Amino acid sequence: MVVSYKKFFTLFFLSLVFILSACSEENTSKEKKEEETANSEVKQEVEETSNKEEAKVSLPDNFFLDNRKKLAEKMEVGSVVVLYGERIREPYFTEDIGADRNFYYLTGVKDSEGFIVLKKNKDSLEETLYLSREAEVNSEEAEQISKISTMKEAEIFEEDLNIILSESPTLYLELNGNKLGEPVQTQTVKNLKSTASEKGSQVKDISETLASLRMVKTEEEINMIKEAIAVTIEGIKTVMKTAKDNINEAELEEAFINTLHEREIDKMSFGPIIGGGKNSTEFHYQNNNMEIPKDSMIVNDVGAEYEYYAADITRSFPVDGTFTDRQKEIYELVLKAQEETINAVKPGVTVFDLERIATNTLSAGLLKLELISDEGQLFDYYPHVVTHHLGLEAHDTYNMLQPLEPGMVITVEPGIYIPEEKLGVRIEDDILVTENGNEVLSKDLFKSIEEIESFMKE
Ligand SMILES: [Mn+2]
Repeated sequence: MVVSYKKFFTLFFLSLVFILSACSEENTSKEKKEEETANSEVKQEVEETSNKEEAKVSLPDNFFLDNRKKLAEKMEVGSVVVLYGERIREPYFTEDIGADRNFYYLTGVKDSEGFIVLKKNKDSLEETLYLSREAEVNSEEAEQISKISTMKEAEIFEEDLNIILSESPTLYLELNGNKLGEPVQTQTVKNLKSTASEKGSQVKDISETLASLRMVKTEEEINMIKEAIAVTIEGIKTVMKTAKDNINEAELEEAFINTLHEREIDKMSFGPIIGGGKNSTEFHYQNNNMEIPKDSMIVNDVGAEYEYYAADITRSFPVDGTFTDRQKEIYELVLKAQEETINAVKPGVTVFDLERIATNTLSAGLLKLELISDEGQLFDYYPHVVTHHLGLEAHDTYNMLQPLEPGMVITVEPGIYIPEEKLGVRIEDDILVTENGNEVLSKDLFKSIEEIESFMKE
């Protein structure tokens, strides 16, 4: 799934504002962090012995508690954070979008109408979870998952809010719900903001602080993403096998979804993009209902979701499994740009560095193919950016100015789209940043022309 240039630069501006405002707020307490990690490891060992029958990939028991502790380190004493389960919908999402991912990151509870209140006192963190009837779990289960012992009904949250505000002059809210676009706020946050200002509380944004935490994944989170990737790869292979002249895009979508269901995955991380011919050149094409003519390329950009963790992989291939010469030319160029960009992924690099590498290769290639006559024309054929972070969302929350660090997961997805030739190609893999470079998490899905052709002919 791709991010347009317009969104990218809005986000760039927002990141800049954040960096400037964060300069004064240095965070401390490294020893405290180590102590907490040691404590949670001991607890984890005890819990692991009682819970061993399932080999299913999951997050550790204290994951959500640890996330709250990390967040508390960045809060001022006396301040309060209120997060809510209502999620902002991006246009590319599937119907069931679930709970807000920051809310989930701190609670582990899928409740789109719940609230969590964290109040930082001098020596403690007061935590209250307001669970709604919409929650997928009951209060005992919610307590077990979240490790929050104070549980209330979401219906009484508004009454409590008055007390919360009278006790805390500073209220942190998620003011930028849609991190990849202009600040979008749900009705809930608008209501909270106006109540807070009526009471004279100072409202601050917590979005970017949470983004910084979420950007670096734990080993277990990476395993969750790998699980989503493995299923997505199976689905894409099925689509390749199903493709043939004049097949309808809808049948390919069905083949993908059926494969997910066979693997007991019932959710996708965004609505699938399966476009053949002219649709392969369309930005975020999601109709998926055209008969694909002979000799067409198909752009197949899809992702499974595993317990909210997303995969996001694109392969492009000819409908009948045989590339034409022209398709080969464009494909080889996109693949070259992708491989060069992936090779540059390592700690310290920024998304801007990656963008520069991708655009340099793509524009040099198109100049050579004489499709463009100066570099600036590249953007007529490449209207999006090459990377975004991946995690609890397919377009995961991130701060663009923050250089890559080990544990971050990003996509690399250059593309070339030539509407006049009804020819689009995008290749996207999911990449983990490691200490020394990177690991392509979706490497099990081949992408050379030879491999695609031989697989589709098998
Ligand atoms: Mn993507």
